Amino acid sequence: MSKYSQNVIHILYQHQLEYVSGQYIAEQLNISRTSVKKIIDQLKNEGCDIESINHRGHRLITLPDKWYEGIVGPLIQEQSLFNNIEVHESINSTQLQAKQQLVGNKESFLILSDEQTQGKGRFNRPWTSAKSKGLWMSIVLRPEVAFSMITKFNLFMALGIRDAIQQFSNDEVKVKWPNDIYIEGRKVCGFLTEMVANSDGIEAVICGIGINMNHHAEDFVDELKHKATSIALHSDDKINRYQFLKSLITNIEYRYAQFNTKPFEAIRDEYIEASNIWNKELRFTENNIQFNGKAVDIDNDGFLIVKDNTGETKKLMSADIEI
Ligand code: BTX
Repeated sequence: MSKYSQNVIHILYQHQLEYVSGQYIAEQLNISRTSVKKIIDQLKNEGCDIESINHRGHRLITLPDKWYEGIVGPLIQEQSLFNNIEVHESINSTQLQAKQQLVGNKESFLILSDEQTQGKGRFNRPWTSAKSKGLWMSIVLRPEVAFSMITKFNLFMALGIRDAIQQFSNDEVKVKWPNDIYIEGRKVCGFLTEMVANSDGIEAVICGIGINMNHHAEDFVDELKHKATSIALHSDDKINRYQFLKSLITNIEYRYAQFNTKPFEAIRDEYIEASNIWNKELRFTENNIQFNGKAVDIDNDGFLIVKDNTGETKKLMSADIEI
């Protein structure tokens, strides 16, 4: 791919409703019109719907289900969270990649991939990350806090992700404490927070977020057909991945600022309201031990208070919950 193709797609995206002449693009990038034509042909081959009319120029009608750094970059620059972004067509796991890249620097960054071949959930469980269907990303942030704050970070992120999905879903979006987001009883998103810490505190948090955006029901593998959903399945239209990413980053930025300045107590009521675990019999797994019970509260530190079927009250920091 030409090194200018990201610049060309960026210019077309900026002028999305208008025709942009080859001459204008060539002048902006200081390249020849022939090079511009070649790049436009290449973008069309990748699936970009670009209308080209003699003497008028080129107009971007729709983008394929693919991340372009030339669009993600400027979109992300509007906020202050990340120094860098990295975009892949296919990668084993954005989370693995992020962990490899955070050593030896102090940068905050974001890694996106159209596809993951070895996406991972918690406890090394597989995370299905089909090409072009979802948002598979990892963010690396550098909060200056003690490592015990990692659980609190996860709670704030949950609301940021939930709010972004809610902006695109016609149906109610709920948090399933501590790591999932659900719509109508099905998982639309899983996320996890890992960290690198030393005796001074956290060096980096690595938050991996997997969101099913544009899956049709038949796109899910058999194991997930009755368990998973996508945002598009609860929306009138296909989700514009760039608009969604922008909303997600805005919401994460807002919650991250809150996390850095406020205790969990400040969002506790909101979190409880957003949760889908109340008033039902649940099956919990904590440290390989299973028990049935009901969730009764979340305390000021974000611990889940559970009453098991023997009447005993437990305080959980993390657990798997089957609804
Ligand atoms: P989790 O362990 O809570 O969820 C994993 C479980 O969710 C699997 O065992 C399976 O039952 C189900 N599952 C797998 N894929 C999907 C899917 N696409 N939609 C709905 N359910 C699914 C939650 O782990 C954390 C997942 C984080 C994924 C992100 S993607 C970007 C980053 N890179 C990476 O490798 N992981 C993170």
